[in-house]
Amino acid sequence: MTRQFIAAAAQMGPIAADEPRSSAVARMIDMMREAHARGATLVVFPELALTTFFPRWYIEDEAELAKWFETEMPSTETQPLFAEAAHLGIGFYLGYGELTPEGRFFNTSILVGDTGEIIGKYRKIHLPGHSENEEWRPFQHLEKRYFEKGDIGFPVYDAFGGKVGMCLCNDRRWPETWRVLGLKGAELVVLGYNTPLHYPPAPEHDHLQYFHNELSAQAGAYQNGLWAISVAKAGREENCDLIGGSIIVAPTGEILAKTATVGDEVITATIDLDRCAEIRRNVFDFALHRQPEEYAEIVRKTN
Ligand code: ING
Repeated sequence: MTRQFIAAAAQMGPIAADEPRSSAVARMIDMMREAHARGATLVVFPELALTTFFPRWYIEDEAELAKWFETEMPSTETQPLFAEAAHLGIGFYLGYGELTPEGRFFNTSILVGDTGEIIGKYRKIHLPGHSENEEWRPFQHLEKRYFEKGDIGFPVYDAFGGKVGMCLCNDRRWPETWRVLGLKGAELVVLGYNTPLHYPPAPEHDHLQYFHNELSAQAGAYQNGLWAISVAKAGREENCDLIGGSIIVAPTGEILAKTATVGDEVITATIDLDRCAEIRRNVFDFALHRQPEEYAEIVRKTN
């Protein structure tokens, strides 16, 4: 029995600060229906897909900050997305800001099955940016201020006929993310991102944002013999340009589908989980070729 299925990346265009969650959810339902019409049984949405990318602002008031977070999932506003998923028989990945009952703030994603049940959760580990307001920047990137480091590690879940891992945005730039998921047997990694076109600390790299986006996912997929679906929140959002460039990458590192716009756009590809073996039984056969005794620095040192 082949483990083939059609997966979709549902890239989202800008979400305005005053756009209600119900509007973002309606847009996601439209794209879920489009993905379903193309035969998809999994659709991947972006990071923080319910609201604008609020870490671009310095927010001092705690109540003001909390409004960007979800205290329950599904909630009244997001229940229609879960209901539509169950109705269509399509699973999904969703990124959102999580405020726990204990008052902890995380940049979170969930994996939801085709009956609308939550299969698993991930909380972002590599938090980019800075913790204090930095006036010199045209916009802030205050993820280190607003989110706690994830406390779930990099879990892999049995889903969609295989083993599925998740990550979020900056995580994709770190080879450790992909290797840990690969060592845990992930055959597919799904992730969302909000990546500004302009990177204030190194503007000379702005023209490389799309390249680095693809490089990260292609390397992660190839070097661990797994599929990757990487999905943008894109476009000019609250006067900040976010890159598009959502992609579906095969274990060979080949990009099988890529978005062409910076708006709401669905792309699809046929995922064949058995193709992971072409890589994991050969060039990256971990049991045969890896030399962990030589890698101590990776876990012993920060820099
Ligand atoms: N965004 C960006 C990302 O890692 C960034 C932050 C942009 C880091 C460009 C380095 C260079 O794609 C999030 N949300 O992590």
